[in-house]
Amino acid sequence: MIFLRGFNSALGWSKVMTNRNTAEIVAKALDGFRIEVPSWGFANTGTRFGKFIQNGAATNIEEKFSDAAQVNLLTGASPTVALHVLWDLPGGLTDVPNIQKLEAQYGVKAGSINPNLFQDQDYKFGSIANPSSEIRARAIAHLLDSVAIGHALGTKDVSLWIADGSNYPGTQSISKRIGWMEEALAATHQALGEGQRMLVEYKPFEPAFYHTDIADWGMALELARRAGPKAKVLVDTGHHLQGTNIEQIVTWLLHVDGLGGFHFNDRKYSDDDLTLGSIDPYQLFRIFHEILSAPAQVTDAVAFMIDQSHNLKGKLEAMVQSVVTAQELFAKAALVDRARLAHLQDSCQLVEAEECFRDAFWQDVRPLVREWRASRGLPVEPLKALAESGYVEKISRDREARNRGSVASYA
Ligand code: LRH
Ligand code: MN
Repeated sequence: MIFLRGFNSALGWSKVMTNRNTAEIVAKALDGFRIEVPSWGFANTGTRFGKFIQNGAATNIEEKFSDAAQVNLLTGASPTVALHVLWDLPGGLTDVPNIQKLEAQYGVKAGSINPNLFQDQDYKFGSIANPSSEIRARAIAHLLDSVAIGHALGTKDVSLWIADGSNYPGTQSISKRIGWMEEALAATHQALGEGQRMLVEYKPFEPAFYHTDIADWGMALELARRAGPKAKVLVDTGHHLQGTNIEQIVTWLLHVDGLGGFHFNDRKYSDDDLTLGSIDPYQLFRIFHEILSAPAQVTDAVAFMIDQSHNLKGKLEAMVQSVVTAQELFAKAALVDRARLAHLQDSCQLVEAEECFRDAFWQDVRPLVREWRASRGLPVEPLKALAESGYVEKISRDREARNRGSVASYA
């Protein structure tokens, strides 16, 4: 499809855009685009000030698989669901056969395995960085269980978020804690099977409010490197202090082949876990641009995952909306004329370069994405198809009784 749009002889930019088959570029990009949904995004979650119960929220792992399958059915882009060990496999390895049954029943696979080292009372002063060697041993045992679960399920990533830290200066030895973490991550790396990786997620604060042991990308990268070649860094877009240039961090991690994956969400203030693209869609566009600008051998293994908490939006609607928005922003980023941009950047034609870059962002790719959906036998409007399916009404009826008992209050 060739179209002449806003030709501007002075700058002559858009002339370049018309020569490229945008529909083909968008289709190729979407054919390769996969994003993992989080099981916990379907459950009733809230903030520390409480949670608003949704009757249709998933109350068990089967319902989470059912919801994840619905999202994949509607978008064609989310064939895996991230699992959180304590929430989804409370029986550990003994729950694996049930997960395998659900995978077969619902046609979506288990994805990244997320250990939980932040809920247990023992972890008050930390888990793998706790001064108590008994508690560190317990935490390491949970990490090894998580690796074994991933191995048994044949999944690739064990995704570690360590909440450890302290709330007051002088109350913990930051240096000793680094050493303890290295021991635990080395033991975890040692246990990884063929094809498995461990992803180290960083976060500047919360639940700790003075120091967090893995607070930024540099700490995560160094710990991953010291653990071994199967360890990479996970970038949660909500885990950055205000003003941080996230796409620059992404570019660095790609440059040093240290990027393992993403937890996508959006935020206005801190780790708000809002739906991706809801506050700053240009942010995700800029991240996707860096990914698409890097050599394939570095980016092919980069895992795209959603990590959100749907406190007010309908859980299914929010998840379908997030996958669709990610597809649209990825399609826009695929339309950046990187050859022309490189020329304009290298010749320091700033305005022309910015216009060439943003030109893709301003493109309304939705008609092309709808075309791609139709050509792949997918619903052209996933959110509309969800509403027309009656799925949300059905699960709200079926699950109401189980959700009625849910605790809404924080304290
Ligand atoms: C921590 C985090 C982590 C998950 C949790 C649900 O803020 O991003 O990735 O384990 O959210
Ligand atoms: Mn996360």
